[in-house]
Amino acid sequence: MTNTATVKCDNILLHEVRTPAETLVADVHAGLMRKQKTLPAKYFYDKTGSELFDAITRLSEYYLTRTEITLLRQHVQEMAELLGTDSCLLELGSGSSIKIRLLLEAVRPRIYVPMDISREHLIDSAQQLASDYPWLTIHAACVDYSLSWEIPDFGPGRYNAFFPGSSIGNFEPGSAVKLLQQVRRLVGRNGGLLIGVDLKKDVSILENAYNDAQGVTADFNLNMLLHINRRLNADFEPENFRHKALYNEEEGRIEMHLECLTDHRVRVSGKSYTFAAGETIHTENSYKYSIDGFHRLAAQGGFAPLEVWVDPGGLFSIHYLTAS
Ligand code: AVJ
Repeated sequence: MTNTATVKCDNILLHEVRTPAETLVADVHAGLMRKQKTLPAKYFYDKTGSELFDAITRLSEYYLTRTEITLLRQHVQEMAELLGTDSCLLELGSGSSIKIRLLLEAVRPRIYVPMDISREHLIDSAQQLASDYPWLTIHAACVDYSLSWEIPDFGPGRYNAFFPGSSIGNFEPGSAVKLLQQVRRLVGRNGGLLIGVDLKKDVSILENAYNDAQGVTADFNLNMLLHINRRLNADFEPENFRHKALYNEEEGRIEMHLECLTDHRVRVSGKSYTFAAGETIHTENSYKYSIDGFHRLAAQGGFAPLEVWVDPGGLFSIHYLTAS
């Protein structure tokens, strides 16, 4: 069960769909009961997690963000023409504001709706945008977009969604299709989706991007345990785990794991779990697509490809899709 509320929060409107704590407990319990233990990647993003992710985006090994930003800079006018004027722009996530700023300035939508699970991060970035763009109405929505969400109806007009960063890669293909279908319902019959998708490439480039020399990705991965400790009265000791990331060729995805270094037990909300040295908790998948492979996924989600931009190195793609 979820409850929704809308409040005015200084210069923005905030729509809250609280994820009940029971969801978190149930998710963690279900994940830790499996033979291959797992924890959902969405629990990376507490305030520290969002900050660590921002640090990842500035790493030399992590080519994704800077390549996507370059593509946006080069093609944002074309993109704006496709998105159309007087539109409502929804954003899944509210990450590096450089990307959304480029797009907002070119598109000048009537309403901007950032959606993010990390409440503080969402409010901070939305308020900053509202003060920099007084012409823009912002409805921030605190939602878990991996579940079904509801946001207010903003009236007739053109709706576009922006889903940058290849975050679609976090979803297994079946869930990715469901998510695209939900976005498709949200943007309606003449809506569109501008989406950043990381491409398949040389394995060493991929693996380096998730095993940076400074260990920021390791901190990001381990921070999930601290987040769960804080939210769920758990006693994970990060020292007992080590970051591990590798490319799974058959599945076409980077997998992040936390490898357990010693036999021990962990308590989470009154339950106890056994960990053996050498076993891992699977914390994230990051699927990589070919252009055609992504078009097939998009088709299942109810979208048709209209345009795609790729950097000269073939590292990253941005697609504009329209409702089919
Ligand atoms: C935000 C999901 C796109 O998969 O590359 C970065 C998250 N994890 N380094 C990605 C992430 C480790 C990122 N996404």
